[in-house]
Amino acid sequence: MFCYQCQEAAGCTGCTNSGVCGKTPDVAAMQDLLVYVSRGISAVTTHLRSLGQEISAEINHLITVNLFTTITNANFDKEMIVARIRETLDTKEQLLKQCPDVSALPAAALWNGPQSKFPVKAALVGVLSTENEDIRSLREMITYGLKGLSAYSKHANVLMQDNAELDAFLQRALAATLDDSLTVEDYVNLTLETGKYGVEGMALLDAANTGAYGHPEMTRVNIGVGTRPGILVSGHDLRDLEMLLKQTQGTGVDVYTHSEMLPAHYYPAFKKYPNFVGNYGNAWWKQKEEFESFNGPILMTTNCIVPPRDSYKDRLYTTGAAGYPGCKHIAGEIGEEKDFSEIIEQAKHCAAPTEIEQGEILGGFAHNQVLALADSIVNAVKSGAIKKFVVMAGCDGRAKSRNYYTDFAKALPKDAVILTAGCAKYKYNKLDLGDIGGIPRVLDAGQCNDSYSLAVIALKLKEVFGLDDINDLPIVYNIAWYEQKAVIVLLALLYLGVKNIHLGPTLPAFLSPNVAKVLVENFGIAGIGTVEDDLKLFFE
Ligand code: FS2
Ligand code: SF4
Repeated sequence: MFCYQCQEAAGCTGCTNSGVCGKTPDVAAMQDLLVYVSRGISAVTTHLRSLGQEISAEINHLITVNLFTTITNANFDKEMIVARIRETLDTKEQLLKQCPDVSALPAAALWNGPQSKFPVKAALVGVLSTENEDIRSLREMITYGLKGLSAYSKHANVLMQDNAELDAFLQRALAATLDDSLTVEDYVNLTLETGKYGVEGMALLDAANTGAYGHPEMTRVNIGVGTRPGILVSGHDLRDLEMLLKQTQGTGVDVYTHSEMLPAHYYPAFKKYPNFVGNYGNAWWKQKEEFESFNGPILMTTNCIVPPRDSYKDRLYTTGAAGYPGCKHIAGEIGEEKDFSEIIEQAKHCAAPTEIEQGEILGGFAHNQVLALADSIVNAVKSGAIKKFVVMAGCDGRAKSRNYYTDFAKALPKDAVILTAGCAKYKYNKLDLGDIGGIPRVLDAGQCNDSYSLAVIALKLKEVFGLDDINDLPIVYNIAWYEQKAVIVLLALLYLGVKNIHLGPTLPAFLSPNVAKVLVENFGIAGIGTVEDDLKLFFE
């Protein structure tokens, strides 16, 4: 196997024996093949669109869920991945029948075979099948951005929001990663175009979430526990949470959020459920201890799954694109009501969660809430009470080097405000960093996709201050990344013209030296140093 799609790639180069994430070589192979057949079907849909044919929403969803399935820590279940390969090949055969001439299509568009041939084929089509390391780097960066975009699209799709233009781009770009006639320059341009659609994808999801559940508002979230048994919901899918909240009414079972589901508490629509108790635990990587002490069932709606201990494996459920062998998967397609009764029934026989923390955390500072506070924020900037905003959005992870972000947050000048989104926040959202004239020094917009809110806020501030360039704002970017949703957030920021983003704790292994040079020279992308050096860099 060879995989270098996340920040934990072994040795900062790539996982070859098995994944640091727990992905085994046979699962890695099937994920490679799923990406390959998704590229193939995308070449066919792109060809059919060029002939004026429409592609159905079902086929668009098939492709986005395929990519989502291959995101780091989303799905470890080989059988589920194999079934998706089969379904994709069968769907593609039907589409090929509609093509008058297939001679110009790439090999991936025409390949098919029985399951017995999958391992052999997978070994030929992985990351290393592109020999030129710069082309490989760009193809993979685009693919990873598209994986992140697929996740965001899927979350919008389950709220019955689609953007056919976005799907057409996603498939065109995916097909372009098969095209040997494209140059480095072509792929650099396609990378930026991916960022453009990243902005659109996040805007689509923002509109879907706020349309369904209202605008996030300033909210204090309980991090303690109640006395009744509970179900812990992790991942990013708000629609799953909504269905579970409805189905648990009157059952005596409480519902808690975990990790990236925390921001659900900020939405008005979820506040009406009396059994929606609070948030339990921290970022994804601490789940082994926290799922153990939660005592009740856990529902993973997306990544990030850590291979579970046997002690709670029978309490771990997956749904949507998530999967883990031996854990029960709750079925349900887009638009269908899922049946969570088995989870609720199990919860009734479990002990209440063991308390691991007490208190509250504050969040809900997505664009609508921040713009409602715009006057006081603008005044604080004008008076000098706020000197700088530091965007520290992104991901958390288990690497010790990520303690940098806690230390950095603690050491920030007292007139600096952190803007955050994603699970990166757990590195500092329980520190008491205080406020500036009533404005909290950590403004949490929400999930990683709510980085869109941070861009909306920046663009609004640019307008208020009458600036021509977003980079003239008193905002610096010190972003932590882990998996592929952070890649689409990064490409979106680059597309919006944001320069000098610092990315850590290490730069992506998938950047070849030449591609890294392009990012450094054109966008000022840099890694992180010591807290002391970086504070000097940002604040002097
Ligand atoms: Fe954190 Fe994992 Fe949000 Fe990522 S819970 S690293 O999926 O997308 O962020
Ligand atoms: Fe390694 Fe990350 Fe790939 Fe897992 S997703 S195999 S940790 S590079």
